[in-house]
Amino acid sequence: MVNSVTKIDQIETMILDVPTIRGHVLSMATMRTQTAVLVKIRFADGSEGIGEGTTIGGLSYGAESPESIQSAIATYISPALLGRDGNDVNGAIQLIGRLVKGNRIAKAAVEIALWDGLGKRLGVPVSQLFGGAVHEKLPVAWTLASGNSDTDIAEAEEMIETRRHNIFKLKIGKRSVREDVAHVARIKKAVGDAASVRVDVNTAWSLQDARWGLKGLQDAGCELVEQPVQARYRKAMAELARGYEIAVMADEALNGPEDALAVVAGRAADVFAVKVAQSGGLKRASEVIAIGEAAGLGLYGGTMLETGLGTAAALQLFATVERLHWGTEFFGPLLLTDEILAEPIVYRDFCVETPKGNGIGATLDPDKIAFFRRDGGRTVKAVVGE
Ligand code: MUC
Ligand code: MG
Repeated sequence: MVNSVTKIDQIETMILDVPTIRGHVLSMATMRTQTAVLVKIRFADGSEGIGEGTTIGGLSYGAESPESIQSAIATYISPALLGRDGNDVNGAIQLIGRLVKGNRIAKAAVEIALWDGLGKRLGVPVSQLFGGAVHEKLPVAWTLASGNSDTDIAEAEEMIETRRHNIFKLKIGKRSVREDVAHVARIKKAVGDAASVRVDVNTAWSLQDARWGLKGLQDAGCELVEQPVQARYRKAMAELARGYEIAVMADEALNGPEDALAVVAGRAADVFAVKVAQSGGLKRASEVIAIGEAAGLGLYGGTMLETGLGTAAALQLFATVERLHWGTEFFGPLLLTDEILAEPIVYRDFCVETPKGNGIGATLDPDKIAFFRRDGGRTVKAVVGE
């Protein structure tokens, strides 16, 4: 029965293009702009919910692009949800699960907006809808990806000095394995015991590359390697996880709970990078977390470099998780030249703090939204590999 008071009246989507503070060099693309898809849901009682669905590097990271996320929401998800009871979040997740295959980031964006609206109407943070926060702050990594070792070292030293980050993820996989290992070793030597150094290969290596790579990285004091080979190569991931002490983390291999189960069954990782967007929403991400916990794996809060909005949503869920052995990388807003929230997320003492306030705890800054909206008339350069 539709509750006329909380009926879903309107679902609006918009694309924002926000420049990054420096080029972010990944194995598959160089980002100079981050593109976020925002969702705003209006309910019949006048309440609102906001959500975000964001990917990395256009279509170079995964199967969804910002434009496909927006079109999946506008063309297929919204019409199915309009007129439904906004409080029935599980009903909405299940209906969209039946009507729309894949498109996890689009589903996540809408689901976040539904949880946000529900939390605001109930006067509680979304973490409470997931049983309550057990952490007020979480350790937060920074990604060194300027493309230059000296710049990365200077950046790392400044982050340690200002107590902003002491966990660094290095993006590698674009150069040769030998060059990458030398780059990582230089950075680890420079930061020493003051920081944890990890790498993300974003699937760039063959199994043979990865054997050499893991051996070298391990000797250099690197603690973890994220998604060294393609997502579907679970046997290769299992060999690498078994063969080296360095932890192997699954990222691109984890698209929701079904993948989580397959990775566990194939012993294809030591750690899960759990991403809300890639999992298909907060609920599915909580299921991925539960599978990782049940299998005794390490957990890490992963990001798609969302703005403060998506970051706030992720913090609501991860604040409820008992143990995040490897911390989080919820630094997305810090990579952008501008803050789009009225109240920025707080980063201090090597941690990110869970925002206070009801719903996901984020309010948009209307002037920034108006400025960065793609349909606001500014010209945008498409993301291409460099
Ligand atoms: C990824 O693959 O993990 C997360 C942090 C970052 O710098 O890029 C991402 C994507
Ligand atoms: Mg990754």
